[in-house]
Amino acid sequence: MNAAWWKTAVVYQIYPRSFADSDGDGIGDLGGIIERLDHLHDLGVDVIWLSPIYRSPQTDNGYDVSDYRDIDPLFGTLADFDGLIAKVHALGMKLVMDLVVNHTSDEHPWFVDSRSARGNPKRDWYIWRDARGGAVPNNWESFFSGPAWQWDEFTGQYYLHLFARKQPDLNWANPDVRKALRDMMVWWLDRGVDGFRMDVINFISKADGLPDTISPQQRFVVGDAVHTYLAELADTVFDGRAGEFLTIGEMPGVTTEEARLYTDPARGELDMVFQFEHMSVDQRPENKFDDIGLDLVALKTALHRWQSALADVGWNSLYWNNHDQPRVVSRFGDDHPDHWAASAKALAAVLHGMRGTPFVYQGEEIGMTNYPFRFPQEYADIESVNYFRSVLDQGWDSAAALAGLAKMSRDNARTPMQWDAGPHAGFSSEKPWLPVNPNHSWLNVAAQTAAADSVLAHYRALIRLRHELPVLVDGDFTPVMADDPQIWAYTRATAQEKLLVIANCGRTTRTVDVGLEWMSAELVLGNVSGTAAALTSTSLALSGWEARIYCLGS
Ligand code: TEU
Repeated sequence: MNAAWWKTAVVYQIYPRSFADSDGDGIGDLGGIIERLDHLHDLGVDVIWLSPIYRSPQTDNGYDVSDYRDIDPLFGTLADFDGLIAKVHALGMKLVMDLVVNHTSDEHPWFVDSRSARGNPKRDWYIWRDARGGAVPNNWESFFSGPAWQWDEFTGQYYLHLFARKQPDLNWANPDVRKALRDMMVWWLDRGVDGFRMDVINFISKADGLPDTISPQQRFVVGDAVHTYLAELADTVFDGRAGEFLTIGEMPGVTTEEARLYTDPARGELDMVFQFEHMSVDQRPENKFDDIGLDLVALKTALHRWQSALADVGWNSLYWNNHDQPRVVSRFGDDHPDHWAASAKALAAVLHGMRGTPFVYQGEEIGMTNYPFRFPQEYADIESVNYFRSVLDQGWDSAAALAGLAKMSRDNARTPMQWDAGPHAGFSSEKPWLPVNPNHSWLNVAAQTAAADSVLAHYRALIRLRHELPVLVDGDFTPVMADDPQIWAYTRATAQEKLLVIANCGRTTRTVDVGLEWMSAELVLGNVSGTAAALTSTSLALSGWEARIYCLGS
C-alpha cells in the first residue's frame, strides 16, 4: 500500500453556505456542520474540505477574503471553528481549509492601504499599472466577464483582477506578500488544520511585462514562477511536517505534463491537483455557458489521459462535482426520475474505480440534480449574474444564454443540501439564501439513509471498497472498449487482484462480451438488485445505466 495516507482517503467537500443552517438566518454555518458530522462519518469519508469561511464581504461567496485570520460572522466564530475541528478529529477525520491567496477582497486592509496612495508601502502588494493609450494596460479578460483591470480614480492607475473587481490579485512576485501568506498558513496549521485546497494556485505567477494574450481562449498570460513559489511553501510552511498534510492545487488549464511536475513526490510541491479537462468536454472553449452536449468518448478519453499520464509519477484527484460545476447527474447522467438513481450510481462507480483520491461534493452522495432555473433574477452567483448582464449589453441571444445558465451555472451546485422532505429540506428553519430544489420532497438524505439500494448506500459501499481493496489504490489502469459511445469499462490490476469496472452510460440495454478471463469473477458492487454474485457467462447484458465491479483474485 502507498505510504501517503491520502492515497486511500476519500474527501468530502462542504460549501458551508449551503450545507446546514443552525442559527436560523437561512445561511449554512459551522454549527450546522457540527450537527451533521454523523452523516459524514456514516458515509465513511476521511477528510472534509471546507470552502472559505474567512471574514469576507461575500462578493464571491467567500472567495474574496477580507481577514484570513477570522471566521465570517455568517458562519460563526474562531471558537466555533475550534469546536468543529476538535469534533472532526475525534471522529477520526481530517479537515482541510480552502486557501484563497491569488487575490483578496478589496476590503482587505492590505488592499485598503495599497489603494490609499501610490507611495504606500503596500502599493506593490497588488498589481497596479498605468493606462495604455488612455485605456486598460493590456487585453486580459476577467473570468467574471469584462476586462481584468479596474481604474482607480484616486491614484490614477488600474489594478488587476482576474475575477471580480472586488477581488484584486495579489503580487506574488513581492517577497513580503509571500511571507505574510506563509505566516497565515502556519497559523492555521498550528490551529489544527490538516491541509489546504489552494484556489487557482497556478494563477499566482503572471508573465513578466504582463503581455497581451494571443488567443481568445486565454484570459491572461501565466508566468513561470509557480513551481518556485510552491517549492518555497513546501520548504517553509510544510517543512518537517511533510506527509502529515494534504495539499491540493486547483489549477484551471493545467496540462498533464505540468501536473506530473506539480505532484511528483520527489519535488514536494503538491500532493495532487484539480485538473479541468473532463469538465470542459461539453463546453465551447470561449464560453462555458455554450453547451455543446456530451460526447462520452471525449469524456472517457479526457479522464483516461490523466490516468495514464500520472500512472508512474504523481497522483490524480477524482471529481465530478464541486461548488463551481453543475450537478453531474444532470450534466453527464440522466436526471429523468426513471434513470436518475441508476445513472448517479453508475457515474460514481466509474469515477471511484479509478486511480486517485475521490472527492464527493455535498449532495452528490444522494444524487442531487440541477435546479430548475428559469429566470435571470433567480441566480445569485456573480459569474452567472455578470454573464447574463454582458449578454444583454452585447445584444446577444438572451434565451440561449438562459438555457446555458440553466445547464452550467454554478448556482446548480449551491442550492441547499437536501436533508429531508420537510420545509426548506431540513437545511434551515427559515427561507434559505437560495431556493431549495422542489425535488427535495423525494430526493433527500432521510429518504435514503436506511434504503439498501439508495444512491447513498452505493456511495457508502464505494468508499468502503476504497478502504478495503488495495487494487483500487495501487492497481494499474487499462481502458477497455475505449471507443464505445455508451459503455465505459476499464480494469485495475495488481499482482494479486484484478478488477473490471463496467457501466452502461445510456438508457438502452447493451450486451457485451468481457472475455473468458472473467468467468467466475466475483461481483463486488452492482447498482441493480438481484445481479448474480459471480459471472457464469462472458456475455453481460447491462440494462440502462447499469454498472458493475467484478474482482478476480481477492
Ligand atoms: O475557481 C477557479 C476557476 O477556474 C473558476 O473560473 C471556475 O473554474 C469557474 O467559475 C467555473 O466555470 C475558483 C473557485 O473555485 C471559484 O469558486 C472562485 O469563484 C474563483 O476561483 C475565484 O476565487
